[in-house]
Amino acid sequence: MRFANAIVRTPGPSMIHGLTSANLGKPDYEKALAQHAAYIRALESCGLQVTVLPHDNDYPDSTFVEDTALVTPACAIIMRPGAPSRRGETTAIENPLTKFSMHIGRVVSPGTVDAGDIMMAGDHYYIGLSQRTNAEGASQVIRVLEKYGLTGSTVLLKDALHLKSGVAYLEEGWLVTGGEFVGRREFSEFKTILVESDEQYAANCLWVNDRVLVAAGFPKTKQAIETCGFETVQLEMSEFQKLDGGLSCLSLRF
Ligand code: CIR
Repeated sequence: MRFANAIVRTPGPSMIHGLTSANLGKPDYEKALAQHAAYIRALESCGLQVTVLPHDNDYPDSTFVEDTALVTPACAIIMRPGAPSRRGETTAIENPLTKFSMHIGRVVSPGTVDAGDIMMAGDHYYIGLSQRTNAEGASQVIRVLEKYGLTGSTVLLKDALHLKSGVAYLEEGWLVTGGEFVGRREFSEFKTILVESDEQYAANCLWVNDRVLVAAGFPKTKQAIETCGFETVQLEMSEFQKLDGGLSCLSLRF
């Protein structure tokens, strides 16, 4: 699998009012812009063409584009985000996806899904049932995937905001897992890289064309990923961490 494209969305000044449970203070907007620009450069250095959508100040969390759509090699599915304040974010995503000639499916009421709860591992998609993603939404996603010869299954979350807050698939059968996802039966087929409890945030790392983007400040996780044969690219993520957002949340890759 290789990615050729990514879609990102510049954060707007209203990001300082984004949803959070992190207790790390308000993001510094200028710093967030610089971190976002470095993130785009990292994707480009991995060979991706990056489409940058303009910010929309009406949606403080809209830089976290990953939650608005699932893009597979066969189709795109527009989500219905679990947080009411984020529902309108999907409108801006549909147009660019249509330009890439995607077949579009969608999650409809009463289903809710944040695509941060969906982890691709080859042709299979794990869907976290969380505070944002309900069983009805997950079933709708699985029905669309099956139309295109893909499969999906659910994973019940206890505490994590999203499935990918605690688990990342790195290709070649490697899974990075932390917290409540360590040792879960659903993931028993994978080789695992364990994230220690004091580096929990680093579990949200991102495989992009044979490199792995990792958040700066988590040396044990970075080292563990490198020991398994992956080249890493380290990125400052402090301002997005303050909003519970990680590396995967900032883009759609396809
Ligand atoms: C939210 O609570 O929705 C945002 N502040 C963070 C979303 C992070 N997205 C992700 O994990 N995929």
